Amino acid sequence: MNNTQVEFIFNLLDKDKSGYLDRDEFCEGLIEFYHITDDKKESYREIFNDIFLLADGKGLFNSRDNKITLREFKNICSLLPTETKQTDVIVGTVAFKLVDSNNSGKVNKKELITFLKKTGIHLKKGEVDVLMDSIDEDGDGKISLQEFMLLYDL
Ligand SMILES: [Ca+2]
Ligand SMILES: [Ca+2]
Ligand SMILES: [Ca+2]
Repeated sequence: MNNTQVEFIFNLLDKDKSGYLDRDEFCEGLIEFYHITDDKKESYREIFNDIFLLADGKGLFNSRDNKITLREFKNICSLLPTETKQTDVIVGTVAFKLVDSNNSGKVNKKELITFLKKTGIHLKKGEVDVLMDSIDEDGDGKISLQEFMLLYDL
């Protein structure tokens, strides 16, 4: 996606033309943009909401303000996979890359804890282990993209 396309989508989502995307514009706009069917809306709403939280306030100049600026939106778009047309893979990959902060291609326990905190979930140490075990299907101690997507039921 080039800059013009990214700006086009941003303006499309920015319904009230405020220059930033609030949570509803972002989540509901993307559900519309990707033509998500009714039975899948809840799953996607959840993952878009998490992407919103992860992308908000990532940059040095953008504090966490519950708004997605064009700059933050460009950061999200730069994570889009180039080869797939499947919405679940596209959306899952963006969220996964935001969670995988050291870009290792897997989410470790530390990254999982940071992710949970950012999305407002505070678990005790033992609870994190239980969650990790339940997600980690192949038992390598890390979460792959496939394992991550099962979390959202995409
Ligand atoms: Ca707006
Ligand atoms: Ca990682
Ligand atoms: Ca694993």
